[in-house]
Amino acid sequence: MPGGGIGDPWESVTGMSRLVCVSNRISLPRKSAAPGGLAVGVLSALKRTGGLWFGWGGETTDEPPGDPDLHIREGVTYATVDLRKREFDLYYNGYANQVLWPLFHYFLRGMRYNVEERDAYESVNRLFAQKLLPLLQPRDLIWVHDYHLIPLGRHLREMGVSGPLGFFLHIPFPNIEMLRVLPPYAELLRDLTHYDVVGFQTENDLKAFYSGIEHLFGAEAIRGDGRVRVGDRTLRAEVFPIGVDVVTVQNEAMEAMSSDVVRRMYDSLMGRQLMVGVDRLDYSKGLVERFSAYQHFLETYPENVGRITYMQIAPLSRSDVKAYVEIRQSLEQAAGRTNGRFADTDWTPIRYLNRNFPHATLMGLLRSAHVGIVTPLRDGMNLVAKEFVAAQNPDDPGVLILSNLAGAARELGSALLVNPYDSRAVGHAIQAALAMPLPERRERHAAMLQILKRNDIAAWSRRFIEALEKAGGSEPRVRAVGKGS
Ligand code: ADQ
Repeated sequence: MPGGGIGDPWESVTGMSRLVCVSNRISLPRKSAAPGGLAVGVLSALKRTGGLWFGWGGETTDEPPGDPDLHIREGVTYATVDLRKREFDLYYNGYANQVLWPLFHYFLRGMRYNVEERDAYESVNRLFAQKLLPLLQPRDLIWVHDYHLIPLGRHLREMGVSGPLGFFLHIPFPNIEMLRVLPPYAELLRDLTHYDVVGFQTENDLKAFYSGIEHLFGAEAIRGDGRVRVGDRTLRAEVFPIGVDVVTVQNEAMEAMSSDVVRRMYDSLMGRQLMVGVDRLDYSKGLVERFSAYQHFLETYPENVGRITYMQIAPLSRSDVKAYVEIRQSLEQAAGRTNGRFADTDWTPIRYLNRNFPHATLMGLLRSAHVGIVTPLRDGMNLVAKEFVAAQNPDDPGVLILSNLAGAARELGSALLVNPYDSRAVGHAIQAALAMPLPERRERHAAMLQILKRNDIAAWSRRFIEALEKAGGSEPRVRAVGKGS
């Protein structure tokens, strides 16, 4: 493995490891980044420990990509590479988001396989490895994020990297019966065995991974302690549920209550109850089903007509992918139908907004809500559900309605859990949430908040880094800088 790093604080005399995070897209500070849970998690880990964040910077080019651009901010080095336009389309819009994303979320209908895209996925992963290699230092802990970069570990190993390599999957991992629909499923599983630590959001995902390992390598590959042994490699597969920065969310939410945006929104309710949903515009988030459940609710409980406002914030994402254009159209039609049918001169049942907000403003909007509705059809975790709980006023908290198909449901059992496909049950849950007495709201909220504090974002990164250090055969060496350790 090459030495000669890029001269950031971690090269210094401490002798400790440096954390290197790699993800498809990186969020440069002060640029308005697309919202997404992955960026929230990586940034929080790096702010705590310092280190390097490597990934695509958001630009495509017609030229062969050059050396990474480097920016250093507050102890974090950001290294961004450009990608060629055509290759990016095939790798990102194609293989990552029209093959792996739908498959891993159990949407076979939305998946189609194409060898050219698969080749581009492979070559972008190779390119990432080539561009990252000269930036690496001998004691680095390398933490790769998400489904875009599964083969990166193999490429780094082939280029001589022998130090600790970890991989965390932010989205669900499919059971082998689903996974083997993918023609190169065996390569995908083998690629994961090049890492020392493979992390998942929930027990379900871990079990699904084991089902793949057992299918490919036999039950004996899974050892009693849960580790996986394939050839001469041993990896630790574990659950690391991602969390939120509870204290920051609480402070942001409280402060944002007096901001102009939140006050104007609150005043405009004219005393009506507020239900809020916040999701990237993605078919996996169950928005079409949610809109129809809301309509069902208005029909079943007509006494609520004119008395509740549902605000759905859904910033556009992946707009170059056909399925995302279609879901956008379906939602506009669904919102239009409900509003056309139920709206009055002084009331709109659904406020539907396709825009980003500063995180703090969003937390204020969540705190203002009587009901938070989070009903994905499948979700690795879902940070909005956790942010909603953290943002509430504990003395008068709102109620969370949560899909039992979101990873977050494993921890947030005190939410009103629903099957997101069951519009009648979701309608009943909205009614139950609006009518819930204060003592019950407090009790449910307190139980969830306690879990959120235990499994917060700092605990998530600390546990993963510790597992990676152990896998590398060393005592904990990555030092935390700043708060949150
Ligand atoms: P996502 O699918 O992007 O994440 P989620 O976990 O809900 O979903 O995270 C979204 C983040 O973006 C939240 O922090 C939210 O506050 C923010 N956000 C959403 N809308 C916004 C808006 N309009 N303006 C500003 N910010 C907005 C993926 C997986 C999830 C997993 C995360 C983290 O799909 O299952 O929880 O990674 O691992």
